[in-house]
Amino acid sequence: MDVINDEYYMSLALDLASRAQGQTGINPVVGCVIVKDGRIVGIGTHLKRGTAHAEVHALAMAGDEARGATVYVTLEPCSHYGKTPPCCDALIAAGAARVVVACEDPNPRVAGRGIAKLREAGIPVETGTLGERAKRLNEAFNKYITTGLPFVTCKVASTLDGRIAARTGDSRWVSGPEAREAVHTLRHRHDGIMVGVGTLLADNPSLTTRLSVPALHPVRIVVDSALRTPPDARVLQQEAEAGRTVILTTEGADASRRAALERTGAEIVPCGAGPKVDLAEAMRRLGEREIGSVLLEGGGILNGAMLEAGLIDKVILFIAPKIIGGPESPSAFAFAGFEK
Ligand code: AOF
Ligand code: ZN
Repeated sequence: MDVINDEYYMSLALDLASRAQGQTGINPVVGCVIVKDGRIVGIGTHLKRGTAHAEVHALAMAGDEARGATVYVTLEPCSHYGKTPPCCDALIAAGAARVVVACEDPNPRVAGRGIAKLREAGIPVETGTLGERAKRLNEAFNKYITTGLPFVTCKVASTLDGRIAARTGDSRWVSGPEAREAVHTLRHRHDGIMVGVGTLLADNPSLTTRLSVPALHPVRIVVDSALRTPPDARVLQQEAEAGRTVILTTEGADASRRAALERTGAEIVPCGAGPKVDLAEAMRRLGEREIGSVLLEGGGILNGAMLEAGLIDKVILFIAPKIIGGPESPSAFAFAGFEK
């Protein structure tokens, strides 16, 4: 049974925040719960970049009840004028008696100033309540806001022997329906989804999100040094429900191929002189386009190159209880490998 204490309310605030994962873009997910005399009087979640922050929604619900209340918020209340005014000012004006914060906002424009401002106004602030859970929830935001680079999660579905397909390239049998639903949930939660041109040529994926309910579609990103993507590939079909498409290539890529791909509506972004796409530069280019999180979905060669370049932040591995064998069946991470 859950005991009623600070963690009890913070846990609710974190649940509210986590359900908005994927819909706030490069903004963090944040939840807020306001409690007065043993009753929850307001709840709120940041739902979309450019719209009200979590505290503002919760304060609007609490109304006069916010005076003398305890406010639980999963991220330090902001102190800056961004697309919306500072939340710490709103909390002070509403007469909050105590504020409990799960973790500091790593945004250099905030970074402790929100907490300091509340304390200067005489409001006691406690920090660190369920802090680790709160930080993990915004791992992509935390990297992007401090580096300008997307947080890259590599998703792999492999056999016990680390293969992602048979030597014929057939990969359909590797994972089952539960793994596929999890993958589409991951797509919903990421700003971008990235594959190499080899995977595109082998599987012709659409890279959209397909769940039993409507979901969000990430920007579709293809790493394609020599622009081998055919203009009729599924990733280039601009169906109403799909995300836009970005092709990362090299400066030397063929101009007429580039023109043909641009006619489909895709954005072609050269990253370095070649012959291979400069992946570190590619990540900077994606960051500039406000892609704060990338789901890397292979194939093995791109995974291996991203791994070697130190550009993968997290790996999510689905392992099927199968062995395919064969020296030619593709590996989840294909690269020269270590000597020791
Ligand atoms: C909060 N509560 O619910 C959120 C915060 O452009 P803006 O005005 O939306 O500001 C975005 C920044 O504000 C974001 O980078 C992060 O530092 C903070 N987000 N802060 O107090 C919220 N979403
Ligand atoms: Zn705010």
